[in-house]
Order: sequence, then structure tokens, then C-alpha cells
Amino acid sequence: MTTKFRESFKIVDKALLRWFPGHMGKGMKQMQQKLKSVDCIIEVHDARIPISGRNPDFKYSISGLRPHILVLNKMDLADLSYKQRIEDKIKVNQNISNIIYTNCKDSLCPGVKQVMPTALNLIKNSNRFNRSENCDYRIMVIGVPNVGKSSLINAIRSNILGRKKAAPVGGVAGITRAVQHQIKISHNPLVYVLDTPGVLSPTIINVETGLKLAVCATLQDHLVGEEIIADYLLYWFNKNKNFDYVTYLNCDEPTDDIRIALAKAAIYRQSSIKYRDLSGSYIYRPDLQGMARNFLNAYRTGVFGKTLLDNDLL
Ligand SMILES: Nc1nc2c(ncn2[C@@H]2O[C@H](COP(=O)(O)OP(=O)(O)OP(=O)(O)O)[C@@H](O)[C@H]2O)c(=O)[nH]1
Ligand SMILES: [Mg+2]
Repeated sequence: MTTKFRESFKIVDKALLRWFPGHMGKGMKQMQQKLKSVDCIIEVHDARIPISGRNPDFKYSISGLRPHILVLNKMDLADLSYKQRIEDKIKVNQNISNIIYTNCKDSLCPGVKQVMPTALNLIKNSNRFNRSENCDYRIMVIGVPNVGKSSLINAIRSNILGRKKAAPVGGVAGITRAVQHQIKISHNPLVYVLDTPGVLSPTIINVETGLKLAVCATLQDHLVGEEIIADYLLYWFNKNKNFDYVTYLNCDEPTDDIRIALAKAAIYRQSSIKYRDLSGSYIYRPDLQGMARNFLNAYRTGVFGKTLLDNDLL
């Protein structure tokens, strides 16, 4: 194998990257307004990027001194062999010791069952600020988009109350657009949960962090561009000597050129786009964008196995 891979990922035009759609600022304000009636914060994040991409503003504007649980969700897609190192790092750097791994697609997931008892225990041992007279407990679920906040609420509610889903869930970022009305998740004790819209930090200074967030679909693909995200994924696979993509994309050998890889796959699958040239006749080109989308979907559904995109940070 003669391929020499890139040693770092370079973006030609950083202005192409747009991370922060307008509704997010509004969501953050709504969350701050509801804080007075909240006893505990559950922050959900993607277990494939446990170190990077969490919104630093949450710590200063939302969680503050309230009990805080970090739920690392989508554990079914994450390489958990680094679990101890991740927990140690988060504990030392961010002083969060309540970390729970979950798979909200699995109704029997032990992590999902652990969230409520942990939250209740933390609330009972806290001073509850101005809420000590209230008999009901209120929990706010926060996090960047598409990490599974609404899915977690549904999974807990279904476990405790046996009810069907109350919070809408979807495969693209931005399904929950505003702070939702409270959802009852337990009768005794009486516990309500607030679902919130995913909010990214407005300033993602590190491009690689932004691209990891994009690979995990925490922002809509078109904001960054499917080909750029697919290129970052290809770079990451090569760097980590994960060459499963070679067969998937019908390449003859590993490559560092995303356009060649996508073109080979598109030609093999006869996936093309029709154009009209200047003379008016039709020409066909391989559908690179469609193939990039296909490649990203394959990663996001675990076709290339379990990964930890943050392994370089441990
Ligand atoms: N593989 C996997 N997928 C999950 C898991 N939890 C949620 N999902 C999927 O992730 C997607 C996003 O889930 P949501 O619950 O809508 O995420 P959210 O954080 O509420 O998203 P926004 O409201 O858009 O911020 C959906 O397609 C879910 O089915 C999980 O543990 N594993
Ligand atoms: Mg949601």
C-alpha cells in the first residue's frame, strides 16, 4: 500500500462553515428564563465525542450550582474501550462525576434506568435554592442538537410510566425548536422534565471540533456541506487505519481523495446527475453529493463499527 495520508485536516474556506442557526440563541434565552423552576440539569451529549463539542455556555448560563448529570448517549455507536480515561478526564477538567452511558434505542438499557434514581438522589442532597417548599421535582434536559435529548425523555417515561413517546424525535438536528411544556415522567415522587432545543456554541473556534459535531449530525449537513463532512470522515478513518470504507465505497485501495472515492462509489452504483450542456444535449456526472450523504448515513448507523472521534484528545 503506497498511499500517503494527510497529517492534518485543512479547510480551504472557513467562511463555508456556518454553525449557528438563529433559533438557537432564542432557545438559550428560553432555557435561562425557566431556570428558576429547575432542580437538576441533565446534559446529553454524543458518546462518540465525549470531550469535544459540548456547549461551554451551558456551564456558565444554565447549570451553575445545580446538580448536573452528563449523559453520554448513542453508546451503541461509540468505542467504549476508552471509558475510564474519558471519565477521568471529564472529572479532572470539568468536575463532573455523574456520567451515565445510554442507548436510548434500547428500552432495557441499564444506563437509561440509572438516570432518574441518580437525579433524585442529587436533588435530595442539594439545597434546591428557592424551591425547597415544592413537592414536585423539575429536571431540564439540555445539550447540542440531535444527541438524543427527546429520546432520553421518552425512554425514561416509557420505563417508569409505560407511556408512549411524548417528545418528538427525528434524525436531523433541530427537531425540538423551543423549550417544551413540562412532561410528567413519574407520579411518585412527582417529577416533570423540560425538553429543550439543541444549542451549539456560537463560537466553535476549532474547525476540527466543528467537523466532529457535523459528522455526528449535530447540525444539518447542508450548513457545512456533505462533501466537506465526508472528507473529514475519510481523513479520520485513514488516520485511525480504519479501512472498512474501501469496500463500502468500491475503491481499489485506501485513498485520501474524497472526490475520487465518492466518484468510484457513485459510478459503481450508477448514481448520477443529469445536466444539459451548452449544445442542449444531456450529460451525466457521478452524484458526489448523494454519495457523500450515503457515506455519512452509513457511518451514523454504525456500518463502519464503533468509533471514538475524540481519541486524539485522550
Ligand atoms: N444509534 C442511536 N441513535 C439514537 C440514540 N438516541 C437517539 N437516537 C437517534 O438520534 C436522533 C436524534 O434524536 P432526538 O431525541 O430527536 O435528539 P434531540 O437531542 O432531541 O434533537 P433536537 O431536538 O433536534 O436537538 C433520532 O434519529 C434518534 O432516533 C441512541 O442511543 N443510539
Ligand atoms: Mg429534541
